[in-house]
Amino acid sequence: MSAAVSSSGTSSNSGGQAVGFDFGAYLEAARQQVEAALDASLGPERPESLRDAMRYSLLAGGKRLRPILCLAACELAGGDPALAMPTAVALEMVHTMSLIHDDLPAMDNDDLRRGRPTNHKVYGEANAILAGDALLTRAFEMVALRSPGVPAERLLAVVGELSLASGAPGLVGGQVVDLECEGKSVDLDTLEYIHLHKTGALLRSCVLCGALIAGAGTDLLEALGTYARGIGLAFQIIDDILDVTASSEVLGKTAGKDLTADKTTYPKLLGLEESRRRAEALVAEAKGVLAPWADNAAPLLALADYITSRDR
Ligand code: GRG
Repeated sequence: MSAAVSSSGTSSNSGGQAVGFDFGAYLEAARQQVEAALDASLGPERPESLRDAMRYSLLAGGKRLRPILCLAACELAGGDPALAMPTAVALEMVHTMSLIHDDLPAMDNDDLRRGRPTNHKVYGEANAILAGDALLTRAFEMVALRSPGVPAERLLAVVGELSLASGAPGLVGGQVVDLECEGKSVDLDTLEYIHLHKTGALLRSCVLCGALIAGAGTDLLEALGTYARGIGLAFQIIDDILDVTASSEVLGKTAGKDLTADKTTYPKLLGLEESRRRAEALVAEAKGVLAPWADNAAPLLALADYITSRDR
């Protein structure tokens, strides 16, 4: 990865902020590199209709937070982020397929995603399901067959991690409980369960996979797991807040959806102020666990802050 994305030569102050680190420039450079890798991951392949539907959603923009977390964790663990790029792409593919399927009439039934009509609105339901399926399986291909230079046992660990995060113990399990709870009153523990699985599991996997590619040891993997739990929950709390406070134009997806679908959210259970306080506390805790690795942690520390300060 180019020097523009490297964070070397920074240190952090007592608030966990990196000194001498230009997060804006880091984010922009990382996003450009991720966009290029995503574009290259889907070549001139057939059937064209399937390729078009896959490209439509994968290259529709988005914050690219998941691949960037993966690259940043690889760097923190002392690895070369370029070696983690195929895995970073894989994580964005799993995320994108989950958005395509989440938007289907049988699930959230949404018309707008990343500022454009949802996949099934453009390509039809059957093709949207299949484009999602193809992105999910391509994700595993990216790791297993398109990750040159990474030792096989590390790739195997990444495949295992990605499987757990995507399937019943992760996203799918969280989505099932979320759908089952629609229209019911839900307590804070159940809400936390839904979000730790539906949203948190993949964010956690991003951080762990990046570190696994770098060959991180148990201490660091454990610390990163704790960091990821904190930012994962904080991310979802902010998502719930933005659903109430931001417009569809800014979000690029339908605002106010939680209320319409009668979903329990953090603002509903705790109020807006307390929800924001909770997200900030979770982020502060998450940053705290990275203190022993502070010399290389500038991107992950700044990404944690970005989660609570984002407006979309
Ligand atoms: C992964 C096998 C498999 C199935 C998917 C549909 C489903 C099962 C799960 C739903 C998961 C889901 C849509 C969770 C919501 C996560 C979330 C908060 C998405 C928004 O993420 P952002 O804000 O979006 O990072 P951008 O567009 O910026 O990438």
